[in-house]
Amino acid sequence: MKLEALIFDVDGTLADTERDGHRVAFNAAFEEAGLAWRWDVPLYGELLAVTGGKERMRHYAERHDPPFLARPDADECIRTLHAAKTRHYLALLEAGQIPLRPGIARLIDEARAAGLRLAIATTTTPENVTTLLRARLGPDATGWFEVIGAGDVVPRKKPAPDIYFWVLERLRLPARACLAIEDSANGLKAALAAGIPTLISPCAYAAGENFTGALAVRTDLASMDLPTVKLMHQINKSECYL
Ligand code: XBP
Ligand code: MG
Repeated sequence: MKLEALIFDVDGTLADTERDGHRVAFNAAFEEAGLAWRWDVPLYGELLAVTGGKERMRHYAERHDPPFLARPDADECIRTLHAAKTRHYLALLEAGQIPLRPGIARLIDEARAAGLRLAIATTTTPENVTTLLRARLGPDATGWFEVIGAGDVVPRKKPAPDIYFWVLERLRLPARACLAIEDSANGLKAALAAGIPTLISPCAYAAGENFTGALAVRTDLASMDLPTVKLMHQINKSECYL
């Protein structure tokens, strides 16, 4: 089937946002709230097994601070902490702390020039996506993406396929006419469960993960141009056996 659209993940794929972006912002929010939680680099790597910032905080509290969750206002505290974390994260983005991964801007340019449709499927908060696109690619960049599926628009975050189904429905395309670009095993599971052929470019944290089922795994997207991506999609093994 002809390739019609690229669907990009955000965190770890468009930019390596986790270690020096989200993690730093979570810690700033904890400190501001007078909370003793501190997420160092290795611990944050473990916590990334849970996608979604609010879900990640709850998961951490279940293991490391059960009394926090016993508070009657625990849900509200998590929402407040997450809003503060988002504020800190957006400030880091605006300050230019988080660059795009090599090859991403070129791939997006080539896809636009070739008339491919573009979309986003991510678990992160919508504002984080639009700010990253605007700050790194320019004021019009949000408009280049026909569909932006982000955050709480679906009940279950990756590795559930919900966000990909949400995006496919709005693109009005069959899964096989799309290519997902992801960085993690959770993202790969989500895209594959929605039936979308997936290219993996692992972020630093995801380097050792299992990427069985991916069309290809490339550490460096800069070595991948659009003709190669299209060819890869075309010779998608599972399609060859149809
Ligand atoms: C990204 C996430 C997000 C970010 C934090 O996963 O899991 O939760 O870490 O963003 P993916 P929020 O790349 O698979 O979409 O705090 O806004 O949730
Ligand atoms: Mg990701």
